[in-house]
Amino acid sequence: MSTPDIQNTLVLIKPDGLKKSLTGNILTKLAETRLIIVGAKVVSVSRELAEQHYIHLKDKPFFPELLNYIQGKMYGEEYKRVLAMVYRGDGAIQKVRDIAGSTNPEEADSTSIRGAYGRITTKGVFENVIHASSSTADSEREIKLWFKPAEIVGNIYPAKKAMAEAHEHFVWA
Ligand code: DAT
Ligand code: MG
Repeated sequence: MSTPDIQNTLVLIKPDGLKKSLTGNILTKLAETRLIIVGAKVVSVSRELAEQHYIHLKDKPFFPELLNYIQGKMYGEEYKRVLAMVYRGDGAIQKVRDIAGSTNPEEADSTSIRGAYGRITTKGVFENVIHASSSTADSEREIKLWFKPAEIVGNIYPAKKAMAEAHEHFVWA
């Protein structure tokens, strides 16, 4: 048996996945991987976060629609959010990519998440339900973009202490 290659991967259930109530189905499918979840939160996606997440596609004609889509702009207030998670384990990146399926939902295997639940809109947006990191470099960049060290259980990447500058923030009333 080869030595395990422990990887971390960012998974997003995109706004269409939430709108279609697919969270349970997707988590069940991902559970087949036997990976562990080391971070999870609901995120309202800012323009800046959307742009940074998809920076590699900034010159594509579909980039503006892609930003609207990941921000959930077409689904109403309740669905302007994503469920962001970090899965960890042996070969995590490819295991999750396999279950997610091909980028184009019309080309994705019909038993994959994108094949079963995705669609292409009349505007040409790939509503493909889920994001999954595609390399170790991408997953590290994406996880550090979406999560703070304190939001991850375990030390998956080196972190350092920093002094917070005095700033206003919310506490429970
Ligand atoms: P993936 O999400 O499979 O990693 P990607 O990183 O190349 O694919 O692209 C990110 C997202 O951009 C993808 O999930 C859907 C959208 N997208 C990619 N290619 C597209 C295209 N040709 N037309 C419309 N949307 C596209
Ligand atoms: Mg990608």
